[in-house]
Amino acid sequence: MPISQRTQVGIVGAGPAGLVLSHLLYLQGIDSVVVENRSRQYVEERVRAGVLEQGTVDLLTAMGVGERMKTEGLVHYGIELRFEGRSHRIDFQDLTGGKGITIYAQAEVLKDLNNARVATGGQVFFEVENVSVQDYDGAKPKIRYEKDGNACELTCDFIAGCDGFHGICRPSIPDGVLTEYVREYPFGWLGILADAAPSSEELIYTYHDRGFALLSMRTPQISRLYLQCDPEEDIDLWSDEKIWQELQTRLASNGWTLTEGPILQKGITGMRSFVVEPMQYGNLFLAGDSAHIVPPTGAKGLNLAVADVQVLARALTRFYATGSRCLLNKYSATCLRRVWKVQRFSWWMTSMLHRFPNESPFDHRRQLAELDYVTSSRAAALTLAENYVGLPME
Ligand code: FAS
Ligand code: PHB
Repeated sequence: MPISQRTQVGIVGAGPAGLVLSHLLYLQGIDSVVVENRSRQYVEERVRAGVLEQGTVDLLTAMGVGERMKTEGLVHYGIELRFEGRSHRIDFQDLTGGKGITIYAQAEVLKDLNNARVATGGQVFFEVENVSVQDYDGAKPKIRYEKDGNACELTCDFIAGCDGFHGICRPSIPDGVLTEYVREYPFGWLGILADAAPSSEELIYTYHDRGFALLSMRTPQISRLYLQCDPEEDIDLWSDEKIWQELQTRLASNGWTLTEGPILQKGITGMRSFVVEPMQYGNLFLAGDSAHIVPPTGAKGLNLAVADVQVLARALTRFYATGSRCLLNKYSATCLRRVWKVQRFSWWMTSMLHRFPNESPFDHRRQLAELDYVTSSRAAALTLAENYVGLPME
């Protein structure tokens, strides 16, 4: 006989979507339980996103989990585009009336959220197994899972599928309900964390004959860098020396040097654009990577996950306060308006900055013209800036 539990909102996944949702609901007096199949340590050590939009920073601050982010995060008011050996700064502060971004690793955000959940008696169960979701097309959705060998059954009013691209919630929706929109890119990113002081105050995106490269960072001592590679690349064939040599070549600019250092972590991430519609079915609501994936060029993945759960938390709050499902019924349509605009921006940044294997000479010159236009027209630069710092929430 499974151990029976009851809550208002059952949440699958303790990534940014699941933990932000859980704490937002707590702040509104709504109970939730989060089930996560990895350990807390694993989730908090995964090397992932690094850029927080202004809206994400403002939300985390308003939620009371922004203290460390405020002291340790690096606030930036621009990025640099580098091509044909020349550098061009996109001035967010000037173009967006003072908005910026904050560099603060996803892992740090999750540590802050987990600490807040523990401090407020939040129920986040790590290292659960065999999670499944049932009866979400009815009034008593259930999440079944095993914890420490015990079978558990969590009955709730709603289920939030915050379990990422490889989770179980999206696939549990019956065939014929969902439509998938997919674009695979013919390249991936090789990313490194290095014990090397960042060689630039701000991020540098480069378009180079040998391929895209990106200089980012995590702290004043730790650099985060990426270079475009074959999606099937074998990371073991990339020695530290080879990685640094390629980054030196692609990031080169007159009078500028790239500081090297010991590589602490390296890995290859594939690139795809993915959206599933609708993002809800009955009382199951998909949020974050379980519903959409963007290529990381626009630094949007985490921020879009947070935007989804802001919409969901607002809809659930309305329901529990008034009994009205009106915002819940519009959840998917509301999220998808932002999702598709962010998909467009992420696709545009990716298409502008990467070399495509089968591109024609025309494509190459068009890309250079796009970069020339974005760095010479205020109107064009504004479109990049307003998307990069984050579009306003509806
Ligand atoms: P997440 O995938 O973060 O969280 C889902 C959680 O659900 C995970 O903890 C997972 O363990 C758990 N889960 C999965 N299946 C489960 C099950 N059956 N039962 C219980 N729990 C389950 N975005 C950027 O903006 N910039 C970047 O540089 C960047 N780099 C990335 C690198 C990699 C390798 C990956 C995979 C993603 C990267 N992203 C980046 C995107 C990433 O940050 C996501 O957008 C963000 O984590 C989305 O958050 P969630 O939707 O919460 O999904
Ligand atoms: C990062 O710092 O991890 C990062 C920054 C900008 C991007 C993608 C990733 O576009």
